[in-house]
Amino acid sequence: MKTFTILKPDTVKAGNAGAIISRLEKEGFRIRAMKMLHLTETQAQGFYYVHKERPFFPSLVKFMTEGPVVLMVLEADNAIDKLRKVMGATDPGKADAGTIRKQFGTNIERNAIHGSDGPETAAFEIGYFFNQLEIV
Ligand code: FUP
Repeated sequence: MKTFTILKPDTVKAGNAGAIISRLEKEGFRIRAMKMLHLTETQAQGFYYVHKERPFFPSLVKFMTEGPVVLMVLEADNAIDKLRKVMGATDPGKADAGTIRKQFGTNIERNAIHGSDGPETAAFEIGYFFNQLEIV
């Protein structure tokens, strides 16, 4: 099973991308696709369209476009739930010890990493950034 992740601008800026990729590999995820992009406003708005009516949406889009991100397709048994567990709660302050967001996140917006929250979301998110030829 596949899932999709973004190492967010705070992670790349802080030089934590390598540490998080290493952690994901140690957890047993296999990287099936990877690229770095500096998202445009339109790309970030489209990616987070489900949140477009939420009060935090403009700030979230601004954050996600402030610097480059690393996008990956990850494969593992039960990949979606497994990644959500390794990431921890949306708010790093509430995330369990040992999770990526607890270790690398700053606050509910600058929370280091994104992971798909279900099979339909994963399919949409993978297809949003990768075509079939880019997934090994
Ligand atoms: P998650 O699935 O854990 O990434 O969380 P959500 O889908 O609920 O939210 C998506 C992103 O919106 C979060 F990663 C960060 C941002 N967000 C805020 O900035 N403020 C909030 O109050 C909630 C979410």
